[in-house]
Amino acid sequence: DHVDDTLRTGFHFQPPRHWINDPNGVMYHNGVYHLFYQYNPKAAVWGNIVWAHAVSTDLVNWVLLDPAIYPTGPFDENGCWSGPAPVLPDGTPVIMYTGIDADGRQVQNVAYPKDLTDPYLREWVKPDYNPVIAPDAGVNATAFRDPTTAWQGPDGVWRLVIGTKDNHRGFAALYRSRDFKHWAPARRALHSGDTGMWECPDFYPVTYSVGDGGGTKHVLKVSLDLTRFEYYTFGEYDHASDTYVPDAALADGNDGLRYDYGNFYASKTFLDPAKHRRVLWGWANESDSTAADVLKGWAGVQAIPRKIWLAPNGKQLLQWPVAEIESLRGNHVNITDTLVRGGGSYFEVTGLATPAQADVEASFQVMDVDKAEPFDPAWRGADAQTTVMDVDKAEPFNPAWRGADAQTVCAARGADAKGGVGPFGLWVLASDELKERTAVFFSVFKRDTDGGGNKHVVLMCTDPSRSSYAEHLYKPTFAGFVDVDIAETGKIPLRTLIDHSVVESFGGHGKTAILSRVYPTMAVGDKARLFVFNNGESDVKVTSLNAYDMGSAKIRAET
Ligand code: DQQ
Repeated sequence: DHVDDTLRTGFHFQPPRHWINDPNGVMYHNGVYHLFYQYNPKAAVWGNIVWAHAVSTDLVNWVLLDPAIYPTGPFDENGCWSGPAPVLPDGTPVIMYTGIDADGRQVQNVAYPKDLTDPYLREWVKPDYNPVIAPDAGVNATAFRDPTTAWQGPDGVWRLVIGTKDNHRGFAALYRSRDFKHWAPARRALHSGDTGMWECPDFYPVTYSVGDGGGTKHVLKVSLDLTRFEYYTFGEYDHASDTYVPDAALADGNDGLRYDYGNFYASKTFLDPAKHRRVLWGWANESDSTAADVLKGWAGVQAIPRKIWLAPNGKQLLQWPVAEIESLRGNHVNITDTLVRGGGSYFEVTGLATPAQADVEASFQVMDVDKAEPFDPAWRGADAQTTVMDVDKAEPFNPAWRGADAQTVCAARGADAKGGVGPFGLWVLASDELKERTAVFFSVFKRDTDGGGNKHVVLMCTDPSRSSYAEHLYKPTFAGFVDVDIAETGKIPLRTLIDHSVVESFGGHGKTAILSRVYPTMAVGDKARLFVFNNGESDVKVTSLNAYDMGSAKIRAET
C-alpha cells in the first residue's frame, strides 16, 4: 500500500497506514500503558472495524501489536466498536466493547486476557456467554453503544453507562451487575439531554481541595454525534440512589464546557495509578477529503494524551499534555520581553531546525487593555456549528450582532481582522512570504460587568483559512473563551504543539484547548516557519517564548 508521509505526524500517535478513530480500552497494567483504537486493517476509510493495540512504557513511544479484538462470533460479526478496559480489584483488566451482532444490533461484550503473564496482554478471550448486555425491547438497537469504564459502588455492585438515544434525546443509560456477567438496566438513566445520540460517554470522579477541605465531584462527558463536539459537566453523584446532578453554574448541552473546542472526539480517560493522575485520550479526524485520505493511505491521529484535573477555582477542568512528551524536546530557542507593535507587526522565530515539528510555549502581555472593543454578552450561546462553514464569508465585526458565540466571532473576524486588542498570537506552519499560515491567536474584548466577573472577554481561536493552497479542505475556525482575568494578570499564556498536520494548542495554562488539522502544500517539512504576529491596535509584549524542536516518537511494530 502506498503511503504519503508528507503530513504524517512525528509525535502524535498514528499507525503506519489506514484509518483510525476512537481511542479504546486505555489503561495501565503492570508498568505498561495500553492504547487500543478503532482501526480499519484494510483501508484509509472507516470500515471493517477492529480494536488495534499498542503498548508503551512512557505514553510517547509505542510498540504496535496485532489487533486484540476482531469479529469472531455472532455477537460481534459485523464490527467491534468502542469501549473501555476497566481493571478489576484483583488487577485483571477486562475489555468491554460494543459488538455489532449478526442482526445488526449493538450489544455489549467482554473479553479477558488469555495470559496474564504476557506483559503486553496480546491475546484476549471472549467468553461464550457474550453478549453480556443486549438491547431490551424499547431500546433503539442501532443506537446503544460505547460502555463507560465500569465502577463499583460501596455496596459492591458494579455500574456502567451506555450511550443511547430516544428520538432526539441522548441518554446515559445505567446498568448494574454483581458478577460482571449478568447486567440489569436501572430504572432511571444517569442523565439525558436534548442533544441527539450520546456517543462515548465517560463518567469519573475528580477530587479537589479548597482551603482545608475538599471533596469529590463526578465528571460526565458525552460525544455529540450531531455536532461532532464533546461537552462535559461535573457535579454531585450519589452512589446510593445513582443520581447525578451537574453543578448549577454549568450549562448542559451544546453551550456546555468542552475539553477541546476543535477537532477532538470520542475521548476516553483512565486513571494512571503509576503517576496518580487521570489521562485523557481523544481522536482527531482528518479534515481533508475522503479521496485525499485514500491517496495518502492514512487517516486519523490521536491527540497527545493529556493530564486532566479540576481547576482549583472549581469552575472547569484543566488539561495539559503529559509531561513525558517533553522528553522529545531538542534544540531550544528563547525570546524574552519582545514588543510586537500594534497594527500588523510580526517577527519570525528563527533558530529551530524543525518548525513543522515543534513545541512552543509563549506568554503575551497586553500593553493597552483599554483598547479592547466592547463584547456583547448576547454573543454567547448560539449554535456554533451552523456558522463554522461560513469562514469564507468573513465580515467585519459588527457590535450589533446577536446570538453568536466564540466560534462565530472568530470565524467572522479571523486572524487578519484589525482589532483593538488582538488578534495576536502565532502563525505556525507558515510558508515563505506567509502564503500559507495557520493562526493561533487571542482577541480581547471589553465586557459589560453588571453581573460581576472579569472585565474582559478573552477569545482563543485557531484560524486555518490561509493554512493551505490545496483544494477540497474543510477549514473551520475553532474558538473558545479563556477564563483569565486579563486586567489582573496582564498576560495570556499559550502552548502550541505543531506536528506537520496537527496544531494542538492550550490557552491560559490548560483552560482552553483547540486541536486543528491542516494540510499545507508549501509549509511542509523543513520549509515550515514560525512567526509571532499582532493585528490589534494595542502593542503586545512577548514576555517569554520558548520553542523546542521535537524529536519523533518511536511507533513501530513488534520485531
Ligand atoms: N465510533 C465507534 C462507535 C462510536 C463512534 C465506531 C464514535 O462505537 O459511537 O467506530 O466516533
